[in-house]
Amino acid sequence: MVLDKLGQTLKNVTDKIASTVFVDKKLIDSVVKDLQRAMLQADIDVKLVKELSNKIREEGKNEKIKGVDKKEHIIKIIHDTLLEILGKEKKELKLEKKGKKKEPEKVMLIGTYGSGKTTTISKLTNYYKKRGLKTCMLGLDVHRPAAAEQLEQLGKKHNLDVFIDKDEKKAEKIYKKYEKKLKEYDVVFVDTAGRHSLDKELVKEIKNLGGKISPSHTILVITADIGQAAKKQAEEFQSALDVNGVIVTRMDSTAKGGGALTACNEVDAPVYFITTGEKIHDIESFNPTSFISRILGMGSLDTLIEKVQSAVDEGKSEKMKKRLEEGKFTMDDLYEQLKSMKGFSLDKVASMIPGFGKMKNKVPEGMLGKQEENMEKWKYAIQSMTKEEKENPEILNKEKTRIQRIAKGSGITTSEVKSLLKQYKMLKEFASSGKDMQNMDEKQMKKLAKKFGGKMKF
Ligand SMILES: Nc1nc2c(ncn2[C@@H]2O[C@H](COP(=O)(O)OP(=O)(O)O)[C@@H](O)[C@H]2O)c(=O)[nH]1
Ligand SMILES: [Mg+2]
Repeated sequence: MVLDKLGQTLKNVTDKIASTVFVDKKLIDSVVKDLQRAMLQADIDVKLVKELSNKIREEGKNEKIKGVDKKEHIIKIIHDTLLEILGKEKKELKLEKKGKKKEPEKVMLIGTYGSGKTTTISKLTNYYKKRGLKTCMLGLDVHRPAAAEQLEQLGKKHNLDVFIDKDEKKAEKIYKKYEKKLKEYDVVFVDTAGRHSLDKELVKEIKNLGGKISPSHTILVITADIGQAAKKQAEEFQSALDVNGVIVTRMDSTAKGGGALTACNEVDAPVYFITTGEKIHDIESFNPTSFISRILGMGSLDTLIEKVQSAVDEGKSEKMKKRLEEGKFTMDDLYEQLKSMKGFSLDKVASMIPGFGKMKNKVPEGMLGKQEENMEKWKYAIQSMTKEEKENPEILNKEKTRIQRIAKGSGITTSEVKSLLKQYKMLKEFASSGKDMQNMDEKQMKKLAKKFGGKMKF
């Protein structure tokens, strides 16, 4: 798997954040430490690692976000920062059918020895063929004797069209030889010779070849093993030649892939594809967003982020939060919330209470229960209450006949009305004691939990 270690750490870190009761300095320090270690192991630039650490520390100190869940904010910061350093936008290698154009698209792959050019050529040829384009490969690596053979084998194995000339030593001559034939294709992928490094000779050769075949795309192939050094390599190739983008190979066989990917983004060399093995299908279009979701191991990350964002945007929740804090939360408020929000749950109300969001996973089971299904019933129950009862639901506890009347009026059982009252009471008590919840210690928290008849796991 790609970037195994970093992914595992990110998962652990998000779990740690989610399961810890308090977002305090201790948690922030340990999260930052874990992230730093994993990012440096993935060979990500120290500067970027520091940036992320600082952002998390700042968020930890941010006093403004209390009612909404700070944990989710921190997870979002980690996600967004990673996205930023990997390249926010997905850049695609868009190749089209030739149509009326005279020339096919010519995609030339360049790079150092063994970076994976030839293997990647076959993968791309297959990839775009499967997507409906007429594709072929042209072997112009005249330096390595076995290069043409390798391409030929790959073509045979995967049923791809190949143009090579094992005896010709001049790349442009091979091109000339097939120029006419190549016009039958939508896309021609051109394999070129590499060097140990980017030297003058290689630049001259590629420039010369470029002049002859005028490629529509020149793509640099970089192996992930070189990690951060990808920056220097991409920079050098970019300044010497007209490079459109990068393909990072061998993401499967190194821990340093993070360095290679972030390095390319730093020098503004879009990563079109990553390759993850030697087989023909081991190539994927590089999409930073889904890549991060995957290494974070959270399919539901988008949902989580949405939740955080809506929590941030909700000006309405502010008003309600205030009422909760002031202990003025009535049945009417609860009803308004039930009415206006689809998929609303008491969890959500609870999460608006300062500090509650942090501990909602620790709340005794059954305390907030499965309210979703009760919501409809409760709405009717509240509708059947008098004004006095709504503002002061406590009076209901003393008078059984009132509860019976409400149950009858709303067509639900008395025990369902009682459960509504119980939940309401708990919320309100939590809210009024919640003023100091931010600073409550574990002992106080346990005491509070006991009061509500449950045990909290820490
Ligand atoms: N594990 C792994 N090996 C790869 C990948 N891409 C290429 N290789 C291997 O890297 C070696 C060099 O690849 P090659 O295409 O010949 O590189 P070239 O010299 O740039 O043409 C070969 O043994 C490939 O099988 C990849 O994504 N993962
Ligand atoms: Mg090769």
